[in-house]
Amino acid sequence: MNLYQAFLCIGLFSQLIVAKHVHDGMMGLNGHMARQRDINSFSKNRVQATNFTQSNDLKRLRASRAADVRNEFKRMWEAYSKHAFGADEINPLTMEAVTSRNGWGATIIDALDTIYIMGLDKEFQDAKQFVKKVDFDHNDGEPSKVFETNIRYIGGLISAYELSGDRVFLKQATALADNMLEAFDTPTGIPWQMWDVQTSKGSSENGPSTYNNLAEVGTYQLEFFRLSQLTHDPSYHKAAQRVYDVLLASNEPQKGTIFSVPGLYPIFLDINTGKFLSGKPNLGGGSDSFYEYLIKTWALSDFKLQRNLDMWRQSLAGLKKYVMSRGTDKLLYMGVGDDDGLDSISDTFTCFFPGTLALASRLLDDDDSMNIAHQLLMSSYGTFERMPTHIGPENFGFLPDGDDDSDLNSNQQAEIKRYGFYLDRPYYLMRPEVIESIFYFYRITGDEKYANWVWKIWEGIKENCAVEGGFAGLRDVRIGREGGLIGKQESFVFAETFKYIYLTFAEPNVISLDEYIFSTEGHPFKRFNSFNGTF
Ligand code: DMJ
Repeated sequence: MNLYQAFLCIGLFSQLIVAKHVHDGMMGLNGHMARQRDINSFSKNRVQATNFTQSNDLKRLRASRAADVRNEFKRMWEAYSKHAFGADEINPLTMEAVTSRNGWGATIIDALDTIYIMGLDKEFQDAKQFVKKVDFDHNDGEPSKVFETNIRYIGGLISAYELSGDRVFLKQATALADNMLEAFDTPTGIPWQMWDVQTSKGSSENGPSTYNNLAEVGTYQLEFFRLSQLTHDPSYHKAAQRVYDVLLASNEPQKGTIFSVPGLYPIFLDINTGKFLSGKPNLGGGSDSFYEYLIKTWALSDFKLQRNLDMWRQSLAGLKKYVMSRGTDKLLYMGVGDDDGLDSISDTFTCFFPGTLALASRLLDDDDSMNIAHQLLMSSYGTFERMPTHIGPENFGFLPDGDDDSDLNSNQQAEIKRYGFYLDRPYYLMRPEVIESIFYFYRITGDEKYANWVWKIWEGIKENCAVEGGFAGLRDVRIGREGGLIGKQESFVFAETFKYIYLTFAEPNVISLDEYIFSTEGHPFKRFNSFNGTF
């Protein structure tokens, strides 16, 4: 029985429990969390709610919504298979094959686990035949982005192995990771941003410098920890943890330097010295998944990697104080800041954080963080909910409560009044982060309101982004399809956006948060692979 069939059976036979719907807002959420703890005595192994509404009507609704998402995924996969099978991406408007991730078939490998979870057996077998033949010793001749190679290829292969048990995926993950370890061969052990698999040479994306950024040096720990467990070879885990050694040593708060708050890391650093160079701390592009992996590696290690938890706690305290700020609409936003001040600019990347913080608060039984996560969710979802398309922008600004708006132009002032934020980059590239966070809230609280939010976004996506070649980007979320489409469909649309939408409507015990930790690219890794400190 595959996971899709299991989801249908569970839907038919699971218990009938009628859960009370909670009201919007904090009082409702707190009441809900308290009731939940009455039912389950606290255990950090138990993340998901146990009181999902199980009426037959609701089961039928969920099943039909899940089927709708699965059908659209299938349609998108068929267009890719017909016109661009084996390419990294398809341009959904021209249906041309695109080489964007070194020609190893990024879409196929990133999509493997979603295909498996949806029970698309033939598609999975076709993809597997392709994966078997990929040669990770050679590529299209261009340097590879080390971070993207890890999260899309290595993460996708590990997850496909864990779900299917087929060793070909582990063999290929190991072959690629062994090559990629060359990128960590630097004076500090901090990886190059780019590396050339043919010449083994490292580089930076923009020229000959030795720049890298926080997210691109600090997002290996989850994949490499699991790879060390699966192969009994500690070298992957050691390479990833070594990065933390250097970052911690560089994070010595000193007055007059860019470090002023312990646990808050600037964005840009030099890989040769390990010293930070510039960039105020934030939770968005350039930083996001560094913070995400601190808590997730602790959870995946069966709660043994204590240093990672300590770093998370320290960072969270700084983030709450200096990066989060209330806007004039009274919602809590994530900006860019330290004790030198806050820049009230944000992006859709930050919107993964409410979900990760909600997960952390369940793992740590921390109601205060759950409250904050919920407030952040309201501003994150607000960037979608308040648009006529029900889809949010790439980048936006807010006005801190109490500030006057004289530094903003007249358009921005008008948008702050109308939406509570202004749109800086108004396009949408099918990114998953807002949906991902809502998915966590649904699974953690069991409140059907969140599933309905995802459904509204899904309707907006179908109406505005669906094209013959799959799902295109939108030029302006204020206008919708008539404002123009963008011919781009990144592999994360298959790996993350569709997975989180589908899992919101699948029965809650399909890829339960009690059993899996999702990587930053949405690849589920199994928990409770108990760890005693050695590999
Ligand atoms: C994904 O590739 C990953 O989630 C990454 O960490 C940053 N965001 C993109 C999708 O927007």
